[in-house]
Amino acid sequence: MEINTHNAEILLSAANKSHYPQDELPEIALAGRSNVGKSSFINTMLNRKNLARTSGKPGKTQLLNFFNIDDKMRFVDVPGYGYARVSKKEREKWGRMIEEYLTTRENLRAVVSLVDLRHDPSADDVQMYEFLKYYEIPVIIVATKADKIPRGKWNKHESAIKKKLNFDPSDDFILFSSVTKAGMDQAWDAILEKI
Ligand SMILES: Nc1nc2c(ncn2[C@@H]2O[C@H](COP(=O)(O)OP(=O)(O)O)[C@@H](O)[C@H]2O)c(=O)[nH]1
Ligand SMILES: [Mg+2]
Repeated sequence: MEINTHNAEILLSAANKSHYPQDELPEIALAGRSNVGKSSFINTMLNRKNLARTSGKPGKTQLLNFFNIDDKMRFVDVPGYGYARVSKKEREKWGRMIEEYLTTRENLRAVVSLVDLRHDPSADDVQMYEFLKYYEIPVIIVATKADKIPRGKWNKHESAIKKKLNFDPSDDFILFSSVTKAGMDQAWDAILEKI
């Protein structure tokens, strides 16, 4: 499929099913803990400086953000997990919103699950991966901030992450940097293969 990735815009924000777009366009959801580089990933992939806001304020009401890409597909930005400061009630609300989207959305083709290449995955990262595997949702692991690790150490960090996640080798694993754009073409290839 030919997609003009420069032709992208925010379409709508949704709290639940009744607000989702009503059509058949394929969707790729982006998940990851806050600050992992999710907004930067979206901006980099869509050649934009500030389409997805970077470093949004923690704790504010968070919604699913749908981005229209050339009227052919969408990115769905899932609010980041792992804010220490949100209440139990907010966390539960967040959980229900994500679960509803991930388990019932027919348009969903794959989830890009972002982790920080520098660190071992958090308990939340592991839980998200296990959740996606359990529901048999195709996963693309994107390890962000690769520019902050010398290339000679990429393998070591990749192996540590895979081990902690109990990574399924049939999933994609991509080293990515929104600073150098390393991994961008690979990420697009993986995404286009899923839609
Ligand atoms: N060096 C480097 N910094 C990054 C990268 N991706 C994101 N950041 C920085 O990490 C912080 C959080 O990024 P953001 O995209 O807002 O994360 P989000 O909360 O997951 O949406 C910001 O200061 C970004 O500039 C990357 O690939 N390399
Ligand atoms: Mg963000």
